[in-house]
Amino acid sequence: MTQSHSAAPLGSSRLTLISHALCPYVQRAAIVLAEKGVPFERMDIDLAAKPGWFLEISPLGKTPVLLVRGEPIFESAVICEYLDETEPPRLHPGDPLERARHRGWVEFGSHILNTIWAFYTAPDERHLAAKAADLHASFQQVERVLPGGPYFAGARFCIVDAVFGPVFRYFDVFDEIDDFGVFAGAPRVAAWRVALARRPSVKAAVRAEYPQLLRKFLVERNSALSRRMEPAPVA
Ligand SMILES: N[C@@H](CCC(=O)N[C@@H](CS)C(=O)NCC(=O)O)C(=O)O
Repeated sequence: MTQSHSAAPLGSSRLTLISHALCPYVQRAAIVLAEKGVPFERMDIDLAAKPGWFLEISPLGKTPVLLVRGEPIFESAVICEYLDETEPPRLHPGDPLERARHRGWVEFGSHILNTIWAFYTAPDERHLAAKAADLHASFQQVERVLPGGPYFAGARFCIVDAVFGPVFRYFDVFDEIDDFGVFAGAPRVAAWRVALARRPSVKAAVRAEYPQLLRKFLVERNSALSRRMEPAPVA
């Protein structure tokens, strides 16, 4: 059933991605859209002051939401699946068993994002080190399932790649703070990270000022990681 959401400031595009500048889940959807060459409008909102129209269309109050001719779809994995079913080329594998495996690794990407959150909000050095160790263990698990590369399933870019591009992007900033050893002993993961960072769709999923915005966000967490960082420049 199509509902009307006239309160949302909709543009003229068929597809509108309701976004936040730093959100890794938004980036998944933006990467899938770019891989498929589908034009869309991106609308960033302030998650610290969620507009009323956003809360109306986002049952969990989270980005991303994809508006398809005004009809909201929420949850990034669902958005990616919808786009894969409706816009060529298919990014998920054709074989049902292989596709199920990929869906599992999409979920694993979300698990890593949760650990990344716990890492950058860790209150003290002990917790920070514990979360770095958890991340290291997770990437060891990924290392064991990666084929020769360059991408998750080999030569073809897939949805799991769209999920891990934003995961790896965090480490470009974390690496400037310290070497946390997260990718030690994971050469295939390290190579995958490089391949994804070069992919035009992955690059284009954030604005040019993303590293500065992320640094400012991290400093403001008032965490063990924040205390290791230089003071944020005065805006
Ligand atoms: N499971 C959701 C997670 C999305 C999510 O956590 N979004 C964050 C921003 S990256 C959010 O909107 N947080 C606001 C809040 O939880 O209040 C998805 O995959 O779309």
